[in-house]
This record gives sequence, C-alpha cells and structure tokens, in this order.
Amino acid sequence: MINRRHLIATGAAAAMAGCGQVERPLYSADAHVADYPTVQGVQAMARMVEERTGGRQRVKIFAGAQLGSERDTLELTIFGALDLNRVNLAPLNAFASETIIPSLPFLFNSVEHMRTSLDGAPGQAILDALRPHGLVGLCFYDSGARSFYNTRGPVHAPEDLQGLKIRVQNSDLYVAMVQALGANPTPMSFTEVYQGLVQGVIDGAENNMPSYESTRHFEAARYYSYSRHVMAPEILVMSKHRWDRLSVEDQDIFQQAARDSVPVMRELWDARVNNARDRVLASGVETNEIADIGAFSVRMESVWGRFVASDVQRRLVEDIRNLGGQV
Ligand code: GTR
Repeated sequence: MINRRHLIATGAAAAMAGCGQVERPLYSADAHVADYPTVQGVQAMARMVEERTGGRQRVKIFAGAQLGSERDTLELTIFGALDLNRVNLAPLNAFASETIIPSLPFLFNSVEHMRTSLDGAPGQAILDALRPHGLVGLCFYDSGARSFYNTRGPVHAPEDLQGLKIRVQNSDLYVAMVQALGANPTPMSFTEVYQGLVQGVIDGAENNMPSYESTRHFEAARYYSYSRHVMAPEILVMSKHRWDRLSVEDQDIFQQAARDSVPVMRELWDARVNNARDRVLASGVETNEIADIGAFSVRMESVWGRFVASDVQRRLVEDIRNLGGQV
C-alpha cells in the first residue's frame, strides 16, 4: 500500500541518491475516479509507453485523490517524490504565471478554439514554462467549460450569486473571478466539496458537467446554470527530477505517448459530457442556459487587468485570440 509518507520516503531517497535506475513503475496521481477520462487518458499513455519500451517503463496510476489534494501532490512532484501528475491548471497558477492565461474568464470562443490553442504554439509555450519550476509539461487534456451550481436556485444573472458561498480551487484568480460576480469565494480542496455542500458550509461551486456528476455534487446541489465562464484545461506533468533520469530515447517515448493519448482522452471526454448530463437530468437536477452571458463577462473583465501583468502573458493572450479567428 502506497501512501504519502511512503512516497516521500522513497522519492526523497531516489532524488538524493541522484540514482540512475529506478526499477519501480512511475507513479502518477489523479484526483478523479478511475473511470474518469483524465485517468483513462493517462492509462492510454501508460499502455503506449509500456509497449514502445518493451515493458522497460511502466506507469502506475493512483486515482481518486489517494495521494492527496492537487496542491499537495504537485509539491511532491516538484520535489521528486512523485513522478507524474494530472492536475488542472489552477494549482499551477501561483508559480507559473503563463498557466493563468487559459484559465481567464471567457477567453476561448469554443471548444475548438481551446483545442487549437493548446495544440498550437501557445500551448507549447505554457508547457515549456513549467521546466524552471521543476515540472515537465507533457500534454493538455480537455476539461470542457466550468459553470456554477448551487443548492439554492437557478442562476440567470450575477445578482443570483450575490452573497452565496461558492467553493473555488486554490487559486487567487478563481477567488477574484467569483468575487467579481458578487459571491463569496471559499477555497477548498476538491474532495471536501461534497461534504461542504451537504453540511451547508458552502452554497455552491463551479465545475464541468463530468466532475459535477462523478463527485455526486449533483445530489447535494440541484441547480446547474450554464455560465461556461472558464475553459481551463487539465495538464499532465512529469517531475523534472524523474525526467532527467530517463534516457533521451525514453523521454521521446513518454513525450510522444502523452501527445498520442490526447485524441483518445478527447473522445472519452466528449462521450462523458453527454453521459454525465443525461444522468444528472434523469435525477431531476434543474439546468438552465443564461440568456445574458454578457452580464457575467463584463463583471469578470476586472480580473484581466490584475492577472495579465507581463509581456509574456499579453503575447499569449494575443496569440490565442488570433487563433480564435481561424476556427
Ligand atoms: C476538475 C478538474 C480537477 C480539479 C477539480 C476542482 O474539473 O478535473 O483536476 O481541478 O475540477 O475543481 O478541484
């Protein structure tokens, strides 16, 4: 049984010894349940890696937040105690400002625009920006669009969120976005949200449909309103400590397998979005479209000035916007 303490002990020993051959598989963390498309995407990558290295390299995935919250597992990954990690961009916002860009409200016009941007030069620049922080960005996975859900009633206008306690990820950007709408942001780790909703510690949260369904948040918060305010993707990272110990040949195999797993994940994702929606609707959840989405985007504009502060970030925004005209 692997737990955090064991990981820290073995990982630290390996990192300190600077040792070449580690016989065990690479360990990978994910906050989602085993059949979720992000876990299945990494599983697809793992199969390709194993096949392409003749079994020399293997990956073992610890799903369901077994190894801790995304913030905690990221620390382990940077430190070298954990080899691979699939996380959302949000927990990376604090130390790599490039990761803020795809998380900005209403940046992408469509799923296609998001995919084209992440598959292209802006995506590569963001993956590359992680190396100085001890992580090698391997690929992005889809996370669809995040929308608000709550226990009180449908949200049609920002006024409906007024004063509600809305759980957000541990990122200042998310705190600011929810504040800009007049709600009270409550940073909390993913695994605590269900209890928080049931016990009334929070009134709602924001997430994509597959997460809303897989976590059973829909059983506690019965109103899901399609604000689609953020399309921040998921990312798969490898610890740079581990990466540096791979041969160049194996580095290429991991990188290529990660890229090849993206279309596999996207197919699973698209199907999961539909299945999740059908399941929550069948349970009686009330969903609604928002007629005047401009009322949300206008209020959230204030966060752009605060979080887009460098030339590098401004260039990324411009490149992504230019790609928006092409899809
Ligand atoms: C999900 C995402 C997770 C995590 C979670 C959250 O959509 O896949 O990695 O970020 O949201 O809200 O904490």
